[in-house]
Amino acid sequence: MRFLGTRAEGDVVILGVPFDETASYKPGTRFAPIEVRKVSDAIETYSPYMDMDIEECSVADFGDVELPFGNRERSLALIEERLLELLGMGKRVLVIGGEHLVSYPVVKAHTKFFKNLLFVHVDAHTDARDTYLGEKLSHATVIRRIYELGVDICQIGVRSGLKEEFQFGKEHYLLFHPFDLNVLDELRRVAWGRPVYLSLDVDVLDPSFCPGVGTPEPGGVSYKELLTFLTGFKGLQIVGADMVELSPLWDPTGNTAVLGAALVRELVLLLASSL
Ligand SMILES: [Mn+2]
Repeated sequence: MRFLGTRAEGDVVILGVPFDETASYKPGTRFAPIEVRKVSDAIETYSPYMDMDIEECSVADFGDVELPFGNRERSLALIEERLLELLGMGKRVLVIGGEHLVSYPVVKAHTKFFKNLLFVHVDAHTDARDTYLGEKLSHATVIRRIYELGVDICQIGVRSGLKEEFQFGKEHYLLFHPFDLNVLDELRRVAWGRPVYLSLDVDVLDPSFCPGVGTPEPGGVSYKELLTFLTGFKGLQIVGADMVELSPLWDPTGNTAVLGAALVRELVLLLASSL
């Protein structure tokens, strides 16, 4: 399955956002969209997990957002503008990051189109600091900024962060479930009947499955556990999604990029199943 250039038009759009300006540990997530596309030929269009085939869905790859590197505010504004344009055309968008901060302008655009949006955050990291090294806009603060947009948050799988961030999650999120993904029943109950945005930071996976990430964190879930979780979303109203923090060049085997392409397939199919 080759993402780029397969179709000019589609109701579900793949959009690369190669932004990694605030990466605090290992930079390189800007290479995820291009590397994932390169290996996408290795992935079948049919997902036996979802029992759906991309060939039978209305999916198109719209390439990358062009960004002025070095200008954080302008980059975030351009990402939001592009999303507003696509959502205005009635598209459902799967964003390939980029670092996690890209979720902020993307979700902000979604809040203009979907009332009562539920933000499901799957990650090894809490990412809920108020500031990081004095900065309000960082991959380490993105969930706090999204919380401030007034959306309800479900944070799942986290295993690293400040004590205050764990406390913040317990007190302020609709659902806070650290360490694993065994929360499907409860998640489906709170998400039922409302628009859901899914933000998937691939470092929720154990580094042994997914070593190509900017901030690896031991003790993560397996790929199979993640698949079980994602297929459990079927039937919910998924209106948008992103896959962030994949940093393929840190994995010389190339397997992380292939994993990214496989996840893109499942996420695209989730969006298509919600149309
Ligand atoms: Mn993370």
